[in-house]
Amino acid sequence: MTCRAVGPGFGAEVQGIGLADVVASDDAYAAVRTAFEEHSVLLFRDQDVTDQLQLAFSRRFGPLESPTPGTLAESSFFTVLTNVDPATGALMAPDHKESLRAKANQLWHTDSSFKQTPALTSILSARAIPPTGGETEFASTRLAWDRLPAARRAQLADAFAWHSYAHSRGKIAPHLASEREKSSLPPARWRMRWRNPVNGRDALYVASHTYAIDGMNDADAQSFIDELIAFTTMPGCTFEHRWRAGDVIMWDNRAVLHRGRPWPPDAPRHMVRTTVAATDLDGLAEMHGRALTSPASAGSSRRPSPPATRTSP
Ligand SMILES: O=C(O)CCC(=O)C(=O)O
Ligand SMILES: [Fe+2]
Repeated sequence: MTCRAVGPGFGAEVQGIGLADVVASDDAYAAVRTAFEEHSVLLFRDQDVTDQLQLAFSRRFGPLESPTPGTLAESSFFTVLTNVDPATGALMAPDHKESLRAKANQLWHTDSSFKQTPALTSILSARAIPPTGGETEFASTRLAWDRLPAARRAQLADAFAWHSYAHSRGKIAPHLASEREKSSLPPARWRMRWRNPVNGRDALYVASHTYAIDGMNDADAQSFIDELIAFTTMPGCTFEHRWRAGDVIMWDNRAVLHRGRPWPPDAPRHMVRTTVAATDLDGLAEMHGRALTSPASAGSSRRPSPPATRTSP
């Protein structure tokens, strides 16, 4: 197996090993796992992807996550991102819920930071690719961490932020997250630094879903979050993947931000994602931190209650 660099200091194309090899061989899995920990984004080209192969490959990396409530194919392990109506084959209108979801995915984010268990890795395969646009862009939160001034790193290492699905969806349309989706996805609180236990590398943990920081007022927190995302994704620090038939990409949600790029609404685009939940082996335990205690509950270990979300844009 060889790795060819594809991004600015992160990201690699894996050559000589494909998805089926990882399913069939422990050695192939170990080699790809090592590359994943190192490069954060792995591209596999010319794969004969089926749902079953993608699922079996994904399972190698840990427990599969169920898709977010309200998404297509919700009851499977597949997150289907498409503008083709599965019932009629027609293209969806720009104001269709799925088109709005695509717009939300065009904000810089890490997958599932708003869930009670965040994602380790997402595996995305292209099934229909528009002639122009529709790229996926990545930025390394690990390299961003390293670029931050030391005083900032010290501040962030012990800072905790709140992530909410309603918040990021609310940036696109006020009611994009339904009441059912909101109630099944209460805000989640995570440390703002994710340390990879395999190599000790730290990464900034912040996303479009982040809406509050403990100890900071809302307005200051939101501008700080925006500043950190802009710093991470500044020109020269990202790379855009232009999809080709047979491409599969996996990324480390602990160490990169990603976003979809727009494409002409009259062109079909159909992507299938599987998502692997993070475990303590992936550094999750440290992300919870200690629960805050209020005077009324001093000594108890209850989780802190989330600050209110603002869901309007
Ligand atoms: O559509 C894309 O390129 C990105 C979609 C996305 O954010 C995801 O699959 O997690
Ligand atoms: Fe995503």
